[in-house]
Amino acid sequence: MAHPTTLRLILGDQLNSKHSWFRSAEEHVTYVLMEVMQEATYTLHHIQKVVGFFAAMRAFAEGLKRHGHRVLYLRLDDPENRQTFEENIQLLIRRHGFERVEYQLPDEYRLDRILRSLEGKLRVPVSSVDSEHFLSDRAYVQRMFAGKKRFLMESFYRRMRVEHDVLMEGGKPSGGEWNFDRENRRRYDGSVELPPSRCFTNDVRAITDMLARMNVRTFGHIEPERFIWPVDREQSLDLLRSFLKQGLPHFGTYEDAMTVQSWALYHSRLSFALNTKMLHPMEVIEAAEREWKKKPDRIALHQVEGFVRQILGWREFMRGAYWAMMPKLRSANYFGHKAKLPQFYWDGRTTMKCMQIAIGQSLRYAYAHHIQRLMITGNFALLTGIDPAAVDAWYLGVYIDAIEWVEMPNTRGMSQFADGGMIATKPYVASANYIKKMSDYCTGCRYDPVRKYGERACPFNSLYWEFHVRHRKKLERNPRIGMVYRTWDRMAEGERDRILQQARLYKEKLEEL
Ligand code: FAD
Ligand code: DLZ
Ligand code: SF4
Repeated sequence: MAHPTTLRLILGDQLNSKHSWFRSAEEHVTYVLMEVMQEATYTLHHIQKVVGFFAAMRAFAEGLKRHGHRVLYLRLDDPENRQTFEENIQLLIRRHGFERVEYQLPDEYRLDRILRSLEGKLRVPVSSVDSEHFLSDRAYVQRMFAGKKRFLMESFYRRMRVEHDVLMEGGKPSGGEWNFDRENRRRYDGSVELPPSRCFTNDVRAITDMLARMNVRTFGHIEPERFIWPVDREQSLDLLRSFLKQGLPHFGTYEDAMTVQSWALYHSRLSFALNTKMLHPMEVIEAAEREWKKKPDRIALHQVEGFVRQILGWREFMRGAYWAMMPKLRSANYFGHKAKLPQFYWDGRTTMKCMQIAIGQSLRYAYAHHIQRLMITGNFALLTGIDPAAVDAWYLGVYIDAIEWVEMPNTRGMSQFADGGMIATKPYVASANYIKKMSDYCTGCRYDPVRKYGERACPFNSLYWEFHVRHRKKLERNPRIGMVYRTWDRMAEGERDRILQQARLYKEKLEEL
């Protein structure tokens, strides 16, 4: 019996050439990729994000064709393009007579609903398959922590290490310990050289010209003659190799460090390649483990463990937490924060040097590393009581790697504590003391990191205290925060008044900071 002619949809973040779909080219199967306004405008994106996805989708489609697959690629400016997945699929069924539609399970709740709803809407059968990317299933975290008050990354991670036999020896963790935090998280002191960031020089002018012609609203900076992010599997593997050589030997030590001298330090910048599925998480983990075994003199265990933890631990954990908390997560606002996101998040015009650097490089490269996201921009938004919806929209737009399944649990959960502590055991807030300890940003800043009030007092200081005072009822019983309140209560009353007055002043003039 002849196979039904089949349309197989590939989303922009499903560029996994190792998927079993592609094992052999089949006459009755047509792969469909589409650039659609629906995706280019569901939030205001950084120009590099839209360009990165389109360039990678185009390269992927070409690769499939080279391997003999039938491919239909709809460009954004194709006159036939109806600009939504559903309408385009309807059109293609009519036009080409497809008898069946198949898709890979999407990672985002919104698209999951849209694609599921096709089942009742199309006149042909619709079915889905796994995306063959993640190492745990969507419901893993929910199952593991059923009935518990919070999800614990550390226990999830240890279980993943055992299940996938990563950095394990004779049933025990390599080196006898699961966690090497005390050796990690140092300030960058210049004692080792900073690696140059491996950047590509992709010519994406055809895409930027098209976006301009189509009036697609974006923000941020781009150099279209030399787009720096990997757009295919070869470039993704190249970035991985360069990380193994230059980043991994110091990854753990400096994973929390921030410096004006480098926008990525020893971080891998593999998130875009991973999130578009051009790389598989296990191949990255195995490559890192192999490299450590090959060069134990050059790469210490804590460096590789720190890196593996990010991918086998945090990345999988966040995905599971996302599915466990959706759709409630998207409206979670534990503190009831309502303030507007200051304009300087969009243009980087602020005199706070740490914010200027973190936002400035986000606009320039569509990238900031984890500690900049969490302890600079996220910290500031939480301290100043910004509406988590606005914070989410910013993070979802600004980063090259921002896809909701990973952006939202990190932003609403980890960074803004809007889930009331399902992911983080306490809010990630810090005063200038932490920023000064972990970076060189404070040198030359207009503000003084030591002062809590008065002229040139660093805003992070008074805002830090005001945040704790404002949310005392919700936080003081948390054993990890008790100390903060004890310190506050011991302060002289006059000191406390001055701090709170300073915070009020700064909050009134947020836009001018
Ligand atoms: P590295 O430091 O080299 O880490 C290696 C890999 O580990 C990353 O590529 C990533 O895949 C994974 N990883 C590390 N930390 C996390 C984490 N907390 N959650 C999930 N995966 C992790 N990551 C995204 O991929 N997309 C996002 O939209 C995103 N939004 C974030 C928003 C906020 C507020 C915060 C605090 C973090 C966010 N992260 C997000 C997590 C993390 O900051 C990025 O994955 C990381 O900075 C990407 O840079 P890198 O590839 O150089 O990472
Ligand atoms: C991010 C993005 C953008 C900007 N554009 C498209 C697109 O036009 N077509 C497409 O298939 N995918 C795009 N993507 C990625 C999707 O938004 C991504 O597949 C979802 O976030 C699902 O996780
Ligand atoms: Fe940031 Fe304050 Fe340091 Fe300036 S002094 S860089 S505002 S922490």
